[in-house]
This record gives sequence, structure tokens and C-alpha cells, in this order.
Amino acid sequence: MPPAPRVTSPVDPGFWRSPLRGPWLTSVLGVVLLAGVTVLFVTGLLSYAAYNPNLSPVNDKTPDKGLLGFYLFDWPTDPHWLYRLNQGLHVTVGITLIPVLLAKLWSVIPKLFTLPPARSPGHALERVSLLLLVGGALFEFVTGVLNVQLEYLFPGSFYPLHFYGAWVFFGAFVTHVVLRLPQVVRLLRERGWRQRLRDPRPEPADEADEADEAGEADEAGPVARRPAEPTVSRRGALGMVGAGSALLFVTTAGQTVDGPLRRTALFAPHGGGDPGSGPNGFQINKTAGKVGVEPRDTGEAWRLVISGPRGDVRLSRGELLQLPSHSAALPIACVEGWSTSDQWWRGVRLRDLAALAGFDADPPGVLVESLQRHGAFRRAALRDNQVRDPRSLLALHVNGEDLSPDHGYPARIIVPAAPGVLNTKWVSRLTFGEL
Ligand SMILES: Nc1nc2c(c(=O)[nH]1)N[C@H]1C(S)=C(S)[C@@H](COP(=O)(O)O)O[C@H]1N2
Ligand SMILES: [Mo]
Repeated sequence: MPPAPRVTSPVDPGFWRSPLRGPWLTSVLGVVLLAGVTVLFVTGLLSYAAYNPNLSPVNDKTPDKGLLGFYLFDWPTDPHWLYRLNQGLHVTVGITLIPVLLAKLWSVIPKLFTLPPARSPGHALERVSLLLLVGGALFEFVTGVLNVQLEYLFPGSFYPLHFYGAWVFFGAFVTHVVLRLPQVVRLLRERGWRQRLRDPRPEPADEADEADEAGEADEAGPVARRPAEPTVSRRGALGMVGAGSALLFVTTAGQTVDGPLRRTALFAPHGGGDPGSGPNGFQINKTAGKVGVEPRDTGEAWRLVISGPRGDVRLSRGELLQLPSHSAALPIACVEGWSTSDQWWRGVRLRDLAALAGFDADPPGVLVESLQRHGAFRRAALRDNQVRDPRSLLALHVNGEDLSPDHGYPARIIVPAAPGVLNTKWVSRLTFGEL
């Protein structure tokens, strides 16, 4: 055999030698991503709607969204686990897809180095859309993982980044699917994906040449011109990707499932860690100490101010305890994907507090303010359907005990199906009707 020519530059097609690369592998990974990324888009948009961004500037982290908010709708309060399920899916599916995304990028990486950069204006346009696709995907996965792992690394700015990034990614993704799907379907039909899985041979070279002639070489998935000896079969390679995904899945999902499985959520910051025992022993987002809420703010001097058309009403915790009390079993479900199972909350209905403020029938929405002085989550607006739901409470107790300081003593909001961030802790003021 003559010695192979030395190839050192990645722009040389001979540089990329893995016999696994080719349209088949790229297509299989692409189909998995098509399904998974669709789930991410749907749950991502729903999660955004759950914040009620159009209700009040207080909730709106993306005031310049314009037309991109076209689909927003009134987030319901039923079923009460809606946000928990939605956000658990969003974060768990996102994390599980990471190995698939990396494998897909690996399978097409030679394309990044294809010369000339563009053969025609159409081809140039397509390559720009691919840059947006890859850049958008990486950006969304990285910002999402950082937000979950580092707990609000970018206070306030995660939402705009992840939101606008998602639309760029979405546009490029739809374009890509429209252009590629027919080809992928044909390819997987013709080659049978089972046979190819067992076939140890590299993607055939004649196929590469054929594709080259048709000007399609870098379209469907690049094939090695000088394939190296295989070190792993296609089945083995996909198996590794699948095992990676499975590992991430079982070490993430527990943070949403709760119960004994929470211990398996090794990579989730609110997962395995022991949240303490007893009635208040469930996940805490930010402790009172962390946001500067001191015992003297929440002691005897604390008053709840309820504002409405009749002026202000001020109530001590003792007076709140005299009002009719109700309970509801509801979870805390955070945008980060962690959630608790249903906890038993007890307190005063928001609609009863609205009546004290002068709204006897048809209570409006409410602006909730915490005594916490700084930080993004000290205020939130709730919609009228959330105020009217009989399970929406200003909670004073949880699981039969007073709220602990970290869970919002002396009083916190709890609303069915709402994202955690709307369940304001250490409440000091409720303003009905003015958001
Ligand atoms: N005042 C105030 N309320 C708050 C927050 C906060 O930082 N400050 N965090 C919110 C978020 S993001 C979540 S997920 C829940 C968490 O409630 P928990 O700590 O009782 O589990 O509280 C919400 N209420
Ligand atoms: Mo949260």
C-alpha cells in the first residue's frame, strides 16, 4: 500500500477520517433532536406564558418583545401541577439532549471547514442559517444549564437572553428542518436504519463521490474520503450517546419527581442536598439570610398592608390568624426545573383579602410586594383568575407548622400551577387592582 499523503489542515477533506461520519448517523441524531427540541420549544414558550409577562411591567423581563409575544394567553390554575410538569420536562429533556447535540455537531464538524465558504448566493445564505442554528443551539443550552447550575447567574438578564436566543434558534431550526427533513426521511427509509446499525463498514466512499457530484457532499452529512479503521461500530457510537443521555436523565429527573428519587439528582443544585427534616423540610430557593430578611423585619412589628379602593388596611399576623383559614395541597415549582411534591399550605384566601380591600365580587389581579428590599423576585403580579382560585392563599402555615423563616415567615403567596417566582415570600403589601 502506498503511504497515505500527509494531511494536516482541517480544510483538507482528507483530514476528517472517522468512518462513522455520514448522512446516516447525522440523520438518526437529527431525528432525535427534532423530537427533543420540539418539546423544548413548546415547554419553553409555555413557561414564558406562565410568568404573565403582559399583565404588568413588574413581571415582564422582555418589554421589547413586540410581536414575539403574539401567542401569550392567560395562564390557568388547573391542573395544579401544570408548571411543575412543564418545567420538569423543559429542564430534564434539555439536559438529556446534551450528548445528542454534541454528537450531532461532531458528525457535521468538517462542514465548518469547507472551502470555498460559499459556492453561490443561495449556498451562502444557507451557511449563514447554519451558523445561526449551531450558534443558537449552543447559546440556548449553555445559558439554560448555567441558569440551573449557578442559580440565577445573570440576575434579570437570563430571561431576555434565553428568550431572544430561543427565537433565533427557532427560526434557524425550522428552516433547517424544512430543507432537510425530506432527505432524511428518504435516506432512513432506503437504508433501513437497523441494517446500517449492524453494518461495521464505513460509509461507502462511492457515496461520497456521488454526493460530491450532485453538489450535496456537505449537505446531508460529510463522509470521510480516507476513512480510518473503525474503532467503534455505529451501534457502539449511538450506544455511547444513549448511555450519556441516560446517565444525565437519571441524575436530573429526581429533582422534579421528588420523594426518595430526589437523592438521585446528583447534578441538580436543588436535588440531592438535604433540605432539612420536619414540616418545613423541603427545598428552599433563597434563604432569608441570603436576601437580607432579618428577624426584626418579620417579628412583632410586621404588618401586612392591603391596598384597594377603600384605602389601606393593616393587619398583624395575629389578626390574619383570626380570619377564615383554608388549606391547599400545592407544590413549589421553580423555573430551574426542581420542584417539591404537594405541601399542605394553610392561610387566608387571596379572594378574601381582596374583599377586605373592597372587591367583594369579581376580584381583580394583585401586585404582591415582599419586605425584601433588593433582588429581582421581591415583587410579582398575579392575574385575576389566580386571585379568584379558592386554593390561592396568603399562607401562614405549611404542613401543620408556622412557615419557617426561609419559606417566607410571616406570610407568603402560594398559587396553583404558577411558577415558583410568583409565590412571593415575606409578603408585606398586597395592592389589588393596580398592577
Ligand atoms: N421575596 C422573595 N420571594 C420569593 C423568592 C425570592 O427570592 N424572594 N424566590 C422565588 C422563587 S424563584 C421560588 S422558586 C420560590 C421558592 O420557594 P421556597 O424557597 O419556599 O421553596 O420562592 C419565590 N419567592
Ligand atoms: Mo424559582
